[in-house]
Amino acid sequence: MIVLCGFAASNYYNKVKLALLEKAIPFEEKLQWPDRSAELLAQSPLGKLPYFEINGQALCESQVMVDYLESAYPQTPLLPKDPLAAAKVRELIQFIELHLELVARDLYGEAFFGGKASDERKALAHKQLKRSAKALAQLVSFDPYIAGSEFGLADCAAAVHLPIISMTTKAIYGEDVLKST
Ligand SMILES: N[C@@H](CCC(=O)N[C@@H](CS)C(=O)NCC(=O)O)C(=O)O
Repeated sequence: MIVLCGFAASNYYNKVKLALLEKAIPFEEKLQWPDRSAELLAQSPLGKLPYFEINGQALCESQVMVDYLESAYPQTPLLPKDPLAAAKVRELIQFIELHLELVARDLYGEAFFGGKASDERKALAHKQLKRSAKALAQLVSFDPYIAGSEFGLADCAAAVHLPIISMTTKAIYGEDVLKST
């Protein structure tokens, strides 16, 4: 049995959970907070969530986790069969996560938790986010799904990451960087 460990407010947790649900794979959920405890670090070396527990083994990094699901449970595929088409879907996911979500993440403290980011940090993130949002527009198709005619992993990722990027940039800059492209 696959155990999905993490917490429900986590976008990466929900990306993996969506893939599990779409593929109708049986799984259990275990609540785990990012508490940097020795127990957590033994399973996920950076203390990041989510991770899987599978037959006594731990597996972290959400993209690796969904790739594992694709190869271990080929039913209801969430990636195209053609290797290049599948790589294009992964390209889109990596783009959203590396160039948008990870940059916006620096601002979550101020946007949602009463923290404060420096003006320099905000200005740099704004420049990066604007540039990445414009580039993202080149990769998406919405035909009708984000990567084309089939629902898939890119939709699982986009559905959890894009709203939080929009909310963050509205809170910090008074504009949704994903809308202004
Ligand atoms: N690259 C990781 C990112 C996961 C991530 O950043 N998770 C957040 C929760 S949404 C977390 O665990 N944060 C706590 C920390 O970084 O210490 C993945 O794809 O799984």
